[in-house]
Amino acid sequence: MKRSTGASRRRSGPGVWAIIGLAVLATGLGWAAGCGSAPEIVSKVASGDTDAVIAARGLTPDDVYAAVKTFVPTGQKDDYVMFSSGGHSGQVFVIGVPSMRLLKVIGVYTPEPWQGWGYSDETRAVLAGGNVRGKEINWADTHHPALSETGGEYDGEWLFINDKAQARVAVIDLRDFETKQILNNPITTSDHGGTFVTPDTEWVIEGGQYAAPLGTAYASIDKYAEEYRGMVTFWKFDRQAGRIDPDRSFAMELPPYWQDLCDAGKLVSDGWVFCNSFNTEMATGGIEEDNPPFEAGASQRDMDYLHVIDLKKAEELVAAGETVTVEGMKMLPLDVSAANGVLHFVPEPKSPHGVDLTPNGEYLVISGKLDPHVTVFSFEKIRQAIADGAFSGTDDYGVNIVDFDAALEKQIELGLGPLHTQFDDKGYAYTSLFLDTAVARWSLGGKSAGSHGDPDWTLIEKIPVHYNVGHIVAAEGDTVSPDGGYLVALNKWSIDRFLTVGPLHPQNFQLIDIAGTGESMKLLYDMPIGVGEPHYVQMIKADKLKAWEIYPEIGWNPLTQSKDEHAVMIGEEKVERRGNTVEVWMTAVRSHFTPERVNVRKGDNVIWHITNIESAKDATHGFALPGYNYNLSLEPGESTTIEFEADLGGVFTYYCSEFCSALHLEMVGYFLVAP
Ligand code: CUK
Ligand code: CUA
Repeated sequence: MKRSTGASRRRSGPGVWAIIGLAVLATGLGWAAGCGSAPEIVSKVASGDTDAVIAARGLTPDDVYAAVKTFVPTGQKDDYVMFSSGGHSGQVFVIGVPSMRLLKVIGVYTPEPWQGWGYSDETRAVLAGGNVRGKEINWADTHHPALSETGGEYDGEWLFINDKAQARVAVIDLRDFETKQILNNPITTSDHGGTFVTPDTEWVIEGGQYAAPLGTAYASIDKYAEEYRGMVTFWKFDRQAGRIDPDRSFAMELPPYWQDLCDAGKLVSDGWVFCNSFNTEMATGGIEEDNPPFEAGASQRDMDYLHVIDLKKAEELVAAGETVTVEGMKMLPLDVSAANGVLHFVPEPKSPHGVDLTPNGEYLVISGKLDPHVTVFSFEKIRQAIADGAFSGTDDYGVNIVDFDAALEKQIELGLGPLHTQFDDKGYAYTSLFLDTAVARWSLGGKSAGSHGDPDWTLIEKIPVHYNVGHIVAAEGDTVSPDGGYLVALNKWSIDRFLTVGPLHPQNFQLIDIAGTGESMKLLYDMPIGVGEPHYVQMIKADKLKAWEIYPEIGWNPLTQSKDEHAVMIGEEKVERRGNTVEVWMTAVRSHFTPERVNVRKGDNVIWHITNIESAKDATHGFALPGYNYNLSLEPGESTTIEFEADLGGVFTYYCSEFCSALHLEMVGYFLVAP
């Protein structure tokens, strides 16, 4: 095989070409029956066809390295799985790394027809949990997915995600990758600092965003300082039940600053929660009345306030009944929090956005959108300053402000528009730079110094990304033990990057190799994603996920994760009439529904139980009932019940909407609605 000099100088040496040869060989062997014999394939590689392909496609050695590094041959599996916010789609995307292949779209806040999400009674009931004061909402602005943790490590069991637009949180069970619960926060109208979990997932944190009167109250904007409030909510997660328990959850009333992102303490800072804020100016807009516009009014001060919350103390006060109730939610009043030292502020520069704890829980990295530095606070120093009463004053609401210099560990100049920070296994931090459109790698110092051998708290290098980068994610990069290896930049829009598909450009996930030390970050892969706008993503080791391939028992109800009381077993199929109610017990199996005819009269109440009685992995059946807006996805073993009024007269064919077998088209029945 010919070698280009460029390739032979690569850090990875001749391995690249050897691997390519092997990959082509392996693929060739797989195809051997249809595409010529193995010896022919070997001779093709040996004769330099690979080089010819590389030359014809104009690939550089870096391209070839990236291709080999990310290529996952057919049948092989990815090392990591990313759970990405689906942005406005209200869904969650599941993506393999390093292949960047989309594995699944999980329906969360919005209907997803293939999975029958929102097209069965049970899934509609979950979606209805997110209704706002009874009003159906059929979109979301999902921002931050959070994997459940045990001891600060992802445990692969649960996933949570917020909806900024309507202040909602959702719970997804990673046994079947289905949403189980959606809750609407009753005391606020928008959120942002969520979802984040405490190290053992006792609490799912939902911080607010835009201050408003609490609950459903109205107050004129002239009464902003008196009547508008921010908040953070601690949702109690009951792992046994697999649900958030609203009765054991509580909120904290906060000043009407706009709380932004939060992070939970871990290890040394376990039991504390940190949320930053902006608009401590309490700008209320009104450019039409000659007020400064929000973007100027909310950016006048050099410092806003990092909210430092003693969660353990808050829990004690809640247990002691120091709460008020707003719209059914327990809430710790602001004056109680301030007086009892539950809440402290630390000044943070300048238009803060991200707050991220280092893996050891000792340092907080704050990114100010208008400050070229990241600001690193020491948790130990903050706690000492609180203990010593080293305050520089109080805010208008009586909250003590920790002296900035007393809390500060370091400020590191990285570049323009720093937003979000992740970590690796070597003691490096990575920060997205929105205005620079780059990712900065910098070395942690102090108690976080790693094995990188670089001087403490130093910018090491930057890699340009395309285009404006928001969040970044590294492998397990916000846990107590990040993996390193891969980082993905979540870029907004992708000007000039892909084929033009109209004026709304795809988002762009860029996979970056961070396995090396020093100046060695390499761009590996561009993944345009035509659904937006994903904000945050988490990346978990694939082998931590223990998802079911089929449901554990025939007759399974995914909502209760147990056998359904109405499950229909083989031989139990029947149609019964009681007055105006017709009850159907049906089974689905390749390739028929039993019964195949259901006769009702217009206006009857129909109760229809359907069980997929198969236990083969590839035996999902759909159940489409046209006109009645039902489309069920019945995974092997799954059972569900629908109930409706037969208000459309005529003859309808219910059919299987999943190509399940050679006789799938025959998997059909007649639903006859007589006048
Ligand atoms: S946010 Cu979107 S780029 Cu909601 Cu975490 Cu920063
Ligand atoms: Cu069952 Cu198609």
